[in-house]
Amino acid sequence: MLDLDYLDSQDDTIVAVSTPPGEGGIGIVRLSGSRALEIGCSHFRRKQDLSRGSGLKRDFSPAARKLYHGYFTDQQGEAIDEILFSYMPGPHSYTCEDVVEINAHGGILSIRNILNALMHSEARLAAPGEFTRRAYLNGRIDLVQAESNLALIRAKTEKGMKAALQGVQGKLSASIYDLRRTLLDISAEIEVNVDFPHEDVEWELQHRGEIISQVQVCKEQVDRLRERHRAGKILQEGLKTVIAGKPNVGKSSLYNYLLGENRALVTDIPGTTRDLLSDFINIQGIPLKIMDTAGIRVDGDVVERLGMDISRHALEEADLIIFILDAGTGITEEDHYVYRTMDEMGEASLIILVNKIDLTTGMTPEVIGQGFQYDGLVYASILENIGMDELKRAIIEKTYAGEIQGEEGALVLEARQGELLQRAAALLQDALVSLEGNMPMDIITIDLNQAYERLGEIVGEHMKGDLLEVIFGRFCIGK
Ligand SMILES: Nc1nc2c(ncn2[C@@H]2O[C@H](COP(=O)(O)OP(=O)(O)OP(=O)(O)O)[C@@H](O)[C@H]2O)c(=O)[nH]1
Ligand SMILES: [Mg+2]
Repeated sequence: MLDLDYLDSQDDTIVAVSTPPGEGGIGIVRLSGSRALEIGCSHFRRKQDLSRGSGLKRDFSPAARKLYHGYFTDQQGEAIDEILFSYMPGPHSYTCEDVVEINAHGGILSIRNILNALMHSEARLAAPGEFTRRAYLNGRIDLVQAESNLALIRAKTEKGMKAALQGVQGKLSASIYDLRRTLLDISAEIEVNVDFPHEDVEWELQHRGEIISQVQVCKEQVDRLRERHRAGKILQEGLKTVIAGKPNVGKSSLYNYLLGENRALVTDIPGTTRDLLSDFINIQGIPLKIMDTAGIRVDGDVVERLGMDISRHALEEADLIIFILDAGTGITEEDHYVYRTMDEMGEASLIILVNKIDLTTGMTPEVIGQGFQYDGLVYASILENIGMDELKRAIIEKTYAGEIQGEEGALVLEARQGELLQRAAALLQDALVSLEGNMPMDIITIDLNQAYERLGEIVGEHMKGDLLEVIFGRFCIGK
């Protein structure tokens, strides 16, 4: 179900520079569409032809997937750059259409001139992601695979890249298709029996029981995929890790330690940090978006209070909070105040780091356990580099990051996919409630069909043009 404007522009032959802007060893310009070969060839001259001075004569018809050495020429037949020319006929190309790739020297000017010449020959400049969008619209890949392409480009770690590649290869899509098939089977079974009702009450009960267990299995599978979205989100966006605590406990010291450089100011004056600092680090392949915050306390001057508001906001978004206590001061009312502030926020995992154990060691786990609940507890002295490996281990173990470590296989990387999974899970839950509440069977199929459709949207069935516009608009030009 695509709007027509969208289909119209599908007929254009598009062109874009596929390598990043700026100087490079090579620059690639890519053409795709029914006129790609004709337009591409009209600007190509083989080396021997040019040296023989064969003017504008063109009888070049390239074989598929072969590289030809020669020159790119402008409208007047003037050579612009020395290039390698290749032709990939559809449907065996990235877009399923005829594709021509021009490998030029990566100069900014030569690439721009090549692009301009091709646009002069009526190739249209491609919109962001339009090559991949065509691959999707032409049925070569589904939407999950298209989105995984983008995730692959944007991956921050090796693990992120591997997960995205699994998506490109269709592993996630395969589980979605399996689920849809099962839901279809269940609906079909219900419908057959609605059309031919049985008088037998015993049979009805047993039939309902079977349907319940089949829907339960589907629901469990959807829930498992949702778990994998939490892990996938970490790989995509980084585990949002907020370092929190009352002033002067060593938050900025930890931030600097993890970053490996002195980015944040560290002083013995409480209230040193006012702004939020954040950066990406990588712990055993897990990307962390790590944030140093202003110490939270009841009073403080105007600037400090503004800083604390930012800290609270960061806490709301956190996947993981490293709550630092100070072994030097022991547990104080201020620590309880920070804890209460955090407690009101989301569902982040909480690791307590008892810092400055070089000063005293009076804070036993029992004492801490009386005041606070936590997922992990680590004793450390950032100053003396004690406990830092334990902290890293705790970060991996006490968060969803642990799941990424343990399992191979496709992860759900996109928020869009996660949201649709959540809606499918809710619909399956509704179906289960109705089934157990002895509601009529045909009502149950409504929920099942809806869940089937939400899963379909994940792989991109029945997508509207404007929604695709948004999805592919996030891609870079030339992809
Ligand atoms: N003895 C000792 N001192 C430490 C340790 N870690 C940090 N400090 C000191 O504690 C003081 C405060 O450190 P910061 O890292 O600035 O603390 P903070 O939590 O960022 O403080 P605010 O930004 O004011 O909230 C500094 O003088 C650090 O050198 C430690 O393990 N042992
Ligand atoms: Mg600080």
